[in-house]
Amino acid sequence: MANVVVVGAQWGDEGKGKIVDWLSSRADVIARFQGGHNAGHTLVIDGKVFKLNALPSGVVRGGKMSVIGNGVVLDPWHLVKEIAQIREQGVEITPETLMIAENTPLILPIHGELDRAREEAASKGSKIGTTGRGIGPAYEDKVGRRSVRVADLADLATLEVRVDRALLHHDALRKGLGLPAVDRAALIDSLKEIAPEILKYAGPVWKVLNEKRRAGKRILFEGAQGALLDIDFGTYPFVTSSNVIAGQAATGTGIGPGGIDFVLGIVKAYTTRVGEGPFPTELDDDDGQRLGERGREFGTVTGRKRRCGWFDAVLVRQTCATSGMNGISLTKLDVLDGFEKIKICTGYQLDGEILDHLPIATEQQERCVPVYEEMEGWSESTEGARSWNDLPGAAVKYVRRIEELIGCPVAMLSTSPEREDTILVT
Ligand code: 2SA
Ligand code: MG
Repeated sequence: MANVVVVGAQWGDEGKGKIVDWLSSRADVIARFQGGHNAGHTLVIDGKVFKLNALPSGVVRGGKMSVIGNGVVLDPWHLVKEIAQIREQGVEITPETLMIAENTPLILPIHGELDRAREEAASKGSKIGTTGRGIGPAYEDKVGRRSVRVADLADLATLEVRVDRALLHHDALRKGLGLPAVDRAALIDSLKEIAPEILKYAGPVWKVLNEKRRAGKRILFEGAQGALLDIDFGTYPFVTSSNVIAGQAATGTGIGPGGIDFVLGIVKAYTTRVGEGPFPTELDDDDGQRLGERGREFGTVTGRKRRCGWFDAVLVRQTCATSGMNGISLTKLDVLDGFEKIKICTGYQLDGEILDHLPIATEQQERCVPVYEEMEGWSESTEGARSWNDLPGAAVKYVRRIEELIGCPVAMLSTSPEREDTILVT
């Protein structure tokens, strides 16, 4: 495997951080290609916990190059804080080990304010349940051609032109939401102040990645969130504002689709979702409660409780298709230890028909009734298992059934947050 893209195959929080860390030991470059500091990647290394939002997971490993690609939206103030925090944990971050694409759009304080004001003003049924970090408004400005991008920080005259164009739009919006007009001078001052902190990492990521590729270096593309939060293929409008699926690794860094050799989907052995929106297999009962407690299902960014439910093979089959997964990594199997019966959703019932995919219309998604297949559970612990022989027969059966239903092979099995507790399927 040369260049691998890692994508969440559900609604995020599948345990990508650990897998990316595991794979990064074999990579030379680790690149983020979408999302922003709405991501929460938890890495546990020798019992030490690292929580990353904007930084690629590769930073915690020495001797690697980490890259923030143009597909990301970057909050420079958050990044500087995150770098300081990680440094305090003993990790060195320098312009040699971190590169930020010069064409990366910035998240400004006005984006977060707008994000939160809109969520507050939203009527029931239209609230998205965002992380409140300004992700959506920052992407809107990118597409609207009014972003301040990393390169703009280098020249005050350009910066002022960019800010003015953004404010023309934002001041009108803010008025409608009852927010005060933006303090232009203060915004420009704070951008000027942060500029050198960011510019020292800025570089032509597309060029460097292409050179690395030609030199035979291995690149790991680290996805954030999950494919069901993709702006095109997710449960729109209850999605994030970027393309999350694997194709974005190419546009979000400038490598070209031929630069991707393998797409690895990260799949949790059950389903969770944080934020609003349809969730066919969601459980409001003791089983759901138990999944949440055993799986410690709380958002790493916002601390929100995640909604929990049974494994939905329909959704994962779909995301395996839209991302072109070559294999999956199954995580958190141990959370299912001790369940007497385990259910897997294999289809939906809607208006007297059985569907093998999730319909696009929200109204139909909300009415989908899962068709379940029931499997025997296991009472033994699978936590920390490092080979198939360590797994009870019922657990192996469960994994094999998932594989069959989603039409994609299991390439890895992760059995605890610890890096070494991983079973490789070869
Ligand atoms: P946003 O803030 O505009 O991206 O929110 C839009 C939707 O995307 C969801 N979203 C996420 N879902 C799962 N995990 C995410 N990262 C954090 C984590 C979330 C947290 O790792 O736990 O701490 O709450 C993430 N980021 C965005 C979000 O819930 C909305 O449904
Ligand atoms: Mg997360």
